Amino acid sequence: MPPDRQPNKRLTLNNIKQQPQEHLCKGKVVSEDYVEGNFLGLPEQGENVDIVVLQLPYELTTSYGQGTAQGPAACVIASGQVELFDEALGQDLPAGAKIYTAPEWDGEGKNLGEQLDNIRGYLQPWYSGDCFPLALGGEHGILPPLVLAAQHHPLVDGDLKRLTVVQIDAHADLREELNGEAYSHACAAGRSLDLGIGRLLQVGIRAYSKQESELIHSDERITTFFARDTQSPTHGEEAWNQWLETLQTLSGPIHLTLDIDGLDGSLVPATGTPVPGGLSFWQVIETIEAVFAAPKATVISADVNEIVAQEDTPLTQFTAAMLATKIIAAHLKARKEGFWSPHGQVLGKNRKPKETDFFRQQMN
Ligand SMILES: [Mn+2]
Repeated sequence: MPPDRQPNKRLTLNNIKQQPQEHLCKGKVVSEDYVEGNFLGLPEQGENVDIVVLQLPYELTTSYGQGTAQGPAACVIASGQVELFDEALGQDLPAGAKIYTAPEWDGEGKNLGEQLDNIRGYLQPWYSGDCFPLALGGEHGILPPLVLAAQHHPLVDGDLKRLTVVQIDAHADLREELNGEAYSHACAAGRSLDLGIGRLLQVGIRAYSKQESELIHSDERITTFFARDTQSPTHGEEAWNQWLETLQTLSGPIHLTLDIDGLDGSLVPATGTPVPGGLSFWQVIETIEAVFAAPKATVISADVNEIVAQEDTPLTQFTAAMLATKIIAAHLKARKEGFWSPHGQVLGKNRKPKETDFFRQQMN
């Protein structure tokens, strides 16, 4: 990184805790072109943007604090150290695109249902089809509101059966409930299926229950590549190539959800539940590149979640920042090669948006 892009005043995690949230959103210029509080320090404002980075400091109110609420801000800070040059794109970011970092979701909501509805409300304006939304989380419980917001994308057009979710994760997240909570992070993929998504592809999975295993093998919407196979010393390469080939067969709109615990725990030790035996950094890069390059599919949105700020080194949040940057570069490459074009606001006949108090109704 050229020295002139280094922020001359770095925020520490203690600073994050002490400072009012708006400090992290307003983007204070600390050197000529580096904007503090913006992803990659880029200066873009929120008009006619090509990519929006959304921050969801969400942590389920009833669970023990694991630090995911501070993850998005820590990831944005760590992004200041990510190189702007992407090898596959062959250009420096932003590569002529407008990449805007939106102010964080305000965290408001008196109860879980209201919080999830508010997250959906925060996301939804960015699904008109003109720009690419990338959300940073927060617990994986953000997935159902992301899916509900995605139904407003013109390619989904109110019919979630059209949507495929590609999930990188250590956990299947297919539980009926965890500690009595059906909207726990451990249920995020299951609730997305309940919302009506057409297909779920999972990779990195290595921690799951018997009930989840049975669902994986009985629900034909679910395709799971287990870490036991893709990371196997004897047949891992074969399983890995099958995963990449499967991605190439996808069609229609896709949401990519990247739980960073899908990576091997050594790469993301601060995430809520680091698990050994996970994907390598390059396997996640290959997955991102492959899903964006699938010839009949369009990745309409993505999230990187379960980011927790590591205090001794920035490894966890830096890994998340590098992968979020890779998603941005892969999206721009897809645009460049004609796999993505703005779709504009189209109100089609299938578009019947669900109620804005959907989650509150579910929990009554
Ligand atoms: Mn997860």
